[in-house]
Amino acid sequence: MKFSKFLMMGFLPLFALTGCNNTPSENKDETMFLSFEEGYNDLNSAVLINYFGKASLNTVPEFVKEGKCSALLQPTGVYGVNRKPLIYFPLSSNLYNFNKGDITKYDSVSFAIYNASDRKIEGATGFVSDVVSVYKVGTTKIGEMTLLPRQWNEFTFTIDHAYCNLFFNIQEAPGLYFEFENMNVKDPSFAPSLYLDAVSFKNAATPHVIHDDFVLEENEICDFEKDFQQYFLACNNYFEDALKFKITDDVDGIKASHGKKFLCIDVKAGSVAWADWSSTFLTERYMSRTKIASLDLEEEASQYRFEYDIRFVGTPNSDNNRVVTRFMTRGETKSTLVVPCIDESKPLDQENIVAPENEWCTMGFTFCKNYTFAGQNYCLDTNFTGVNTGKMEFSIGDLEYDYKILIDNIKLVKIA
Ligand SMILES: [Ca+2]
Repeated sequence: MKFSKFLMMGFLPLFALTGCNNTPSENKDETMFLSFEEGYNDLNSAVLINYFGKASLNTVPEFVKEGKCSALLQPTGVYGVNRKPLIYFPLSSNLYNFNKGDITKYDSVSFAIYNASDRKIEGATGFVSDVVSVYKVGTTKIGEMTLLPRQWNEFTFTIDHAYCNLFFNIQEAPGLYFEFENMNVKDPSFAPSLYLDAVSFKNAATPHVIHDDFVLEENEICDFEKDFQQYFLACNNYFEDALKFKITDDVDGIKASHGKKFLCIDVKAGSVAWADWSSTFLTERYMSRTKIASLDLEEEASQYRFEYDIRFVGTPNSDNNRVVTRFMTRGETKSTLVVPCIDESKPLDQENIVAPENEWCTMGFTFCKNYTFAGQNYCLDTNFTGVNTGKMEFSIGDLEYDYKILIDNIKLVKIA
């Protein structure tokens, strides 16, 4: 598996096995992660994502922070694609026989990057929280960096273990990543040269003990009451700032439908192309820890309704007061269900997918294997549940004017 992964990445650098075999001196205060002195191993396990470009071994002394070697990173990105080139280094490897993934043992991560270009470059670092495929990883950012030109830039980022613990098992962190701006170039020789060296962890005096804060109420999907829930919301916008969201306790005097807090999505007028559905979503990581992920769709799904409260603010009329709920499989390889928000107490026609103005309205649907609406067949595929549970989004197609959508109390309701 690992071997095929390397083949598919296509950028496996070739190294001369000479020169860089000094083992750096370890001390008890720090755990050296990437010294590149054994450059073949450190770089050979690296994974390049989002058109990263190239990673290779450097032995030019000017660009080495410690020892005799460093890594030359040449992030390219790709023109017109809004993704940042990312390289990550697995924190454990059976093939190379190391395991440094228990980050409860560390307080912080430190490293140095020499920016050999003539311009300032922005980047970020953190832990890979989920390896979805060879092309896609989940990330948990721990710090942002500005790389000043023609100098070494040194960084130390404290690890927030409670925060990281929400996103991955902190005793088995999959990897450490570095992400840079999309340079919009195709050839690594046109990319900036960034030299990475001396990536180490400061050892903790005693391991960090974290209890799991990710606890939901019975049948809760998201009631927006818990602080951690804010970290699992995001927007997918087809034009800039189409949607923005916040968790709040008051919008123009309107209070939550349940508890104190709720989600407010600000819709900004812009593209009106019906196909350009922008969305606000609960991430894959979040959904995979809700009850939906553990439902047996063959046996249990029909025993539950999926419900949420919704309220529209500032729409000129209620004709277009609607959102679509979309469930994705892990890695967004498959959209398993598209369900208009429906009041099932009314007949299935165009009218009742519309929420009334100026009041909270409960929308929902029953999970079932096959679901027909407006002549189209929607199917909640069993692929959605279990390890394949992906993100769930509220898609919004009407972007003709500025308005707000309030959502609260997303839950399962047992009906049988
Ligand atoms: Ca609430």
